Amino acid sequence: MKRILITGALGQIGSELTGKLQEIYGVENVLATDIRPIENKDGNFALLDVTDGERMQQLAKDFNADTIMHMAALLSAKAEGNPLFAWNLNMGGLMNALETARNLGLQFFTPSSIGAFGPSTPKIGTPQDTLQRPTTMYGVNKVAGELLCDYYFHRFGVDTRGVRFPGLVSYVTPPGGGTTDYAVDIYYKALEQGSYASYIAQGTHMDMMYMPDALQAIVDLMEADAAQLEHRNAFNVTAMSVDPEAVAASIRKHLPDFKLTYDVDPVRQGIAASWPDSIDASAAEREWGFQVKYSLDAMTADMLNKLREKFAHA
Ligand code: VAH
Repeated sequence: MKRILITGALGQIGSELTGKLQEIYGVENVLATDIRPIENKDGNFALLDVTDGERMQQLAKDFNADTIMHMAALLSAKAEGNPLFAWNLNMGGLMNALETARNLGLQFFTPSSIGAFGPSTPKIGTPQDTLQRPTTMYGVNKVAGELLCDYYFHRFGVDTRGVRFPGLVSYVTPPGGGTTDYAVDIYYKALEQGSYASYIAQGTHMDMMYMPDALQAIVDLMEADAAQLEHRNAFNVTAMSVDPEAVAASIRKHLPDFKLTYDVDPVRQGIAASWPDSIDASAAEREWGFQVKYSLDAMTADMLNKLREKFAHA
């Protein structure tokens, strides 16, 4: 992996993955693309609507890319609001990225999600290989995406790799469109108003991970020796299993008066309830040395510090 085209470079993962890859491989070796223009950022940028397969392939060819990281997608809650658009964007974009990888011989990464599991999946210690009958359009997209990526590996020899991300917590982009985004918003509101009304119900556990660990996992998987990989699309990865109260308790170690209340959103609560409580990441640990650095308290400390700095410079 040396010259990388990223789609969805303005998204929650893409916006930080771009910087991480520029640090490792050099600013000149990363082409960030998105449907919206990227302002005041270093490096190479191109406008790309991922449903335009011809332009995607032309950009990758002109950039002499050897890797495509397909990050553009509509997240779970937004997808439930517009399922047909979600199917066309999530599956059309993915197919274009896989075809670009096949035609140009590129290494390929795209994230799956704990959203690829459903209510009939074992909820505690969810295995790497298990029942996947999601009840959301996002989940259907993720399961179909995993199967497509494995198909392109077995049928065409494309080096496809992926992880099933849990909810990701980051301070760079504001929360948007996901079900797990309460775990991002709670930190903003803790600093802004000292309280947060959670749209996810008390006691609803979901897997989460701090963004620095997520970015390192992508690089580690893409750099792993292919001979070690028994699985490819996609590896369970997680750092913690938390409910809103656990996050609030961690925040209170810094802001003792922080108040958590509940204003449950039935749509996003229904999605969250269909997902696992805690997944098993032992296959990723065994096959490519997956590990995390941030516990809940370490994530909370860093999030609050970074958001204070962000607000101070706003
Ligand atoms: C979402 N943040 O909430 C995404 C993620 C595991 C959740 O896929 O849709």
